[in-house]
Amino acid sequence: MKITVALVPMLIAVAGCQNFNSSESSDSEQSAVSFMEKYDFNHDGLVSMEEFDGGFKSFVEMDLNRDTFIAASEVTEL
Ligand SMILES: [Ca+2]
Ligand SMILES: [Ca+2]
Repeated sequence: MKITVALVPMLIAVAGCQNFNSSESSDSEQSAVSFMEKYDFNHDGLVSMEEFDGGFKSFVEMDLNRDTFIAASEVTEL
């Protein structure tokens, strides 16, 4: 119970911080961050074909350097 009470203002602070940050960073940076958060399950900074569920064709189109991984830098070039 104590933990829950302490967590609520913390979550509000985090949400407010994220809103502030989104006004600072560009749309492409935001989309890369959310893309990595969504697909990079093992958090190695790369999205493999196994992690990506957007379809093989999209994966090939996004993998600009053809190393079979999608890096954050490749997401920003969309
Ligand atoms: Ca990964
Ligand atoms: Ca790549």
